[in-house]
Amino acid sequence: MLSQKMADALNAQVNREMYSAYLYMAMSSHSAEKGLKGFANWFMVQYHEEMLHAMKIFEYIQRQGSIAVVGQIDRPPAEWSSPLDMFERTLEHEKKVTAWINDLMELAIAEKDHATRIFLQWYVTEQVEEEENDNDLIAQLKMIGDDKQGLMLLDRELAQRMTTVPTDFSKGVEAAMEAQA
Ligand code: OFO
Repeated sequence: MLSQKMADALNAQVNREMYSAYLYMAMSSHSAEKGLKGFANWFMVQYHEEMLHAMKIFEYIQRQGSIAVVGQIDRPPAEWSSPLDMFERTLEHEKKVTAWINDLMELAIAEKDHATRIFLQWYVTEQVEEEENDNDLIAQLKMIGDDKQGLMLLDRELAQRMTTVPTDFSKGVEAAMEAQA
């Protein structure tokens, strides 16, 4: 059983994760338009990860007997000045997400909601990985600088990234994750 305050805060996070998915979809489209198919792939894989993040909370709210709200998703930007700009904006966004997850955790602790605290632990760990990935790519892009060949090599590398999270939630998110483990 969630308090109304906790349910509202979790629903707000579902919306933010959906916005993240939307943002990475936009970055994927922008990369494809620039001929960077590997970057486009990387961001589509990221889109799938964000959908999992959103749906996992959506399902948790329902399992706790509360109403999972389907709200309006803001329109993300559509243009970035360079691949480095895209990843710097991505890191900036992920830092905001980390702060939101920390706020949710603080609320769960304040409300002595141990089930939600344990549920959120997964997101705390996930955010470390999200920021680490972005930091690594920013460092590589800074090293590449204006070297077009270096950019093409990185694009080829990013084309290898595969979706490792479940994408079919018809039987439930937790069931899909267990089946894949
Ligand atoms: Fe859901 O971690 Fe990115 O936003």
